[in-house]
Amino acid sequence: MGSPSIHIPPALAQALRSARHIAVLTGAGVSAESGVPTFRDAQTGLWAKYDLEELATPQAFQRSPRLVWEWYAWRRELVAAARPNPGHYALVEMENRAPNFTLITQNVDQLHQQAGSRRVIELHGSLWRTKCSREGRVVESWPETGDVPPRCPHCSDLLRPDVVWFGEALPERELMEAFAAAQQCDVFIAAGTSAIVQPAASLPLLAARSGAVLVEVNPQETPLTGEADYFLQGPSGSVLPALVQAAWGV
Ligand code: BJW
Repeated sequence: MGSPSIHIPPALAQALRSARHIAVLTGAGVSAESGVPTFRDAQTGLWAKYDLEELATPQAFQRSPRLVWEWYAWRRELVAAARPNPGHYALVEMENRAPNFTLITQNVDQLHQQAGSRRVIELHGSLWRTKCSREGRVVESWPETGDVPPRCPHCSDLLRPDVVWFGEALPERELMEAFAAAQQCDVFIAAGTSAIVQPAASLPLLAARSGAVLVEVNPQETPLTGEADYFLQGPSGSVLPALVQAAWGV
């Protein structure tokens, strides 16, 4: 499964093997090798002229609901065509091996679930759920009236994707579970995240302060790199399988 060109220090392999609890935080980089663009890569094509802050905020939705809805519709199409990559599958393997395992993701694409991860804490929601912009209740279906965005079948207000935009609170239960895992784990792996968006970015630091071995997987350095015990520089689709191979020989 692993790539022989990636060196995993034996002490890290041992730390993973003997960990009672491993926690992993993933970001957009983990889906990059599935063809899903990351946020801080330049956007391409039709969407190149927009900043993230012009699309992923409640103010943007208030100002231009159609534009924001169409951006998410485009991303849903992109993700529908994507398949999990070896990084996603390595995390399924890790969940099977570790006595306790917590997978926390900032991704909204559900590729971890598609790969077979059984328990995924979705900090920023899901592209595949829609909710009422007034009441927040999740809506499964709505009448096809041609409205873009469509309207809530209960209150007729606009529907929106069930994701967390800048300035919005993260789901409380998910956030509490993520903080608890960061405090309790023995090894914390931050993979494919720029580690700048709060509060997710504070999880690796909390884990390190609570005594966990902190591992970062990323082709680029981030604000986290200086804090990490191990910085494994490279794409997660190669590095995560190499970690699993080094720790458990699979
Ligand atoms: C690879 C790779 C390969 C490439 N392999 N790696 C404290 C200080 C300062 C600011 C704040 C603060 N607290 C809150 C804020 C404000 C704000 C914030 O953090 N702003 C920062 C920009 C400074 N945070 C919020 O507003 C949050 N809300 C909040 O705190 O609310 C408080 C509140 C409480 C009570 C009531 C009300 C409010 C909400 C944040 C929501 C973020 N939402 C988004 C959109 C989600 C929906 C959607 O998908 O459209 O989440 S923004 C976007 O960023 C998305 C991501 O999940 C998130 C993180 O990005 P990620 O995953 O790290 O991706 P990238 O693109 O940044 O990085 C990719 C990385 O992959 C790079 O490092 C590459 O090198 C690497 N990579 N290829 C491995 N093959």
